Amino acid sequence: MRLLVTGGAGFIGANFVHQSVTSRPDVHVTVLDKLTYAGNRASLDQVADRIEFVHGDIADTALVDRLVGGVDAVVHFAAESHNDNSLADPWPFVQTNIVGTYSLLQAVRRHQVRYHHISTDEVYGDLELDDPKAFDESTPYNPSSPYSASKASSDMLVRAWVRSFGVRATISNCSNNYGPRQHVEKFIPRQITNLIDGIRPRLYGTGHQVRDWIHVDDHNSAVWEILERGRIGQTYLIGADGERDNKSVVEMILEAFGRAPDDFDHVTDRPGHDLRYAIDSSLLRTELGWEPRYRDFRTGLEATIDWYRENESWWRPRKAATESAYAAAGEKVL
Ligand code: NAD
Ligand code: TDX
Repeated sequence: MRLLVTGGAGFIGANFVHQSVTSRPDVHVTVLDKLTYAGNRASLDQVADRIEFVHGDIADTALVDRLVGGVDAVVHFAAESHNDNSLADPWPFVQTNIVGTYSLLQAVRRHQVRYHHISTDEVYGDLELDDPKAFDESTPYNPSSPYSASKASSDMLVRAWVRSFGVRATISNCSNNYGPRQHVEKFIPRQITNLIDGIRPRLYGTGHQVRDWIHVDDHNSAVWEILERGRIGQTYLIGADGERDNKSVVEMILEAFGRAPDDFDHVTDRPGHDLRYAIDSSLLRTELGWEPRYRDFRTGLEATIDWYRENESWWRPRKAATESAYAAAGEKVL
């Protein structure tokens, strides 16, 4: 199988490429990535001689048409992915997440190529802390941030291209990922690298917000199941029953560093901050038989901490600029 992976130099895409080339020798991967601030060629160093890398933009219709014409399937990870950035400047989110997806959809339509669209649980908005229900495939869309609204828009384009043009597409909406190679702007890597640097972890607002954590390798194994056996036109939610509040996650990271559980700062809250996400992944599990491998969050988190300790050269060049951007956006210790 010849596969085009967009955003393959980003966090989830790079881990997907690693998983694909190591466990599926029959797959030939071409990565298309713009190498924005979030993309990192070094994330693909270990597999560089087994893939083709194309430096380019998913909104470049001529380039995308040429690349899509040479593959059997597209897995579309590329996006502007950080909520805080979407509050500071929404435009790249509209351009890449909506216009970029449009460009890919037109190409897969023209070449009749199988397409899998990577999306997020954030399209469903948020839940109350005591709501007994979790998001499932029938939950109405209700995005809160420019990021989640742009992802919701892209999902709607995919649905329309399936129905109107017969594009062979599937969609997955996954919960919060953790694991190696995640940018230091994101919650877990930010706190780990802060602690390595002797900075106290930074919790937005109360820290009572809940995220449903899944290891990136479990997300990617689900993507493969859907790509190979998913029903065309179907949306699948991906989650691993990993609900935890942010404060507990910070406490667990502090414990792994041998620090006191209250050795963190509360900082300015995110405007419009979603309270809770929770995923019901029954459809994926019953229909496709998928199960997560990382069932113990603490073990996965400790392995992730080890990865950041052992790969400082990977994240160090991005750390100072990331912290400066948070400071410039007005983040203050409360
Ligand atoms: P990331 O920010 O780490 O990586 C995004 C990648 O896309 C980068 O390599 C970047 O260079 C590339 N890119 C950005 N704009 C591009 C463009 N115009 N053309 C080509 N490449 C471009 O993101 P991530 O966390 O790996 O997320 C990947 C996908 O998974 C996104 O679609 C995101 O919405 C989705 N998702 C993420 C999570 C999560 O917890 N991180 C959860 C659910 C879904
Ligand atoms: O320093 C921080 N302190 C803090 O308390 C940061 C960076 C975040 N937070 C909070 C905000 C969220 O409640 O931690 C939680 C997780 O924050 P992020 O890592 O920014 O993730 P989130 O906004 O939940 O979105 C993530 O999951 C869904 C990804 O970034 C998205 O791409 C994905 O769609």
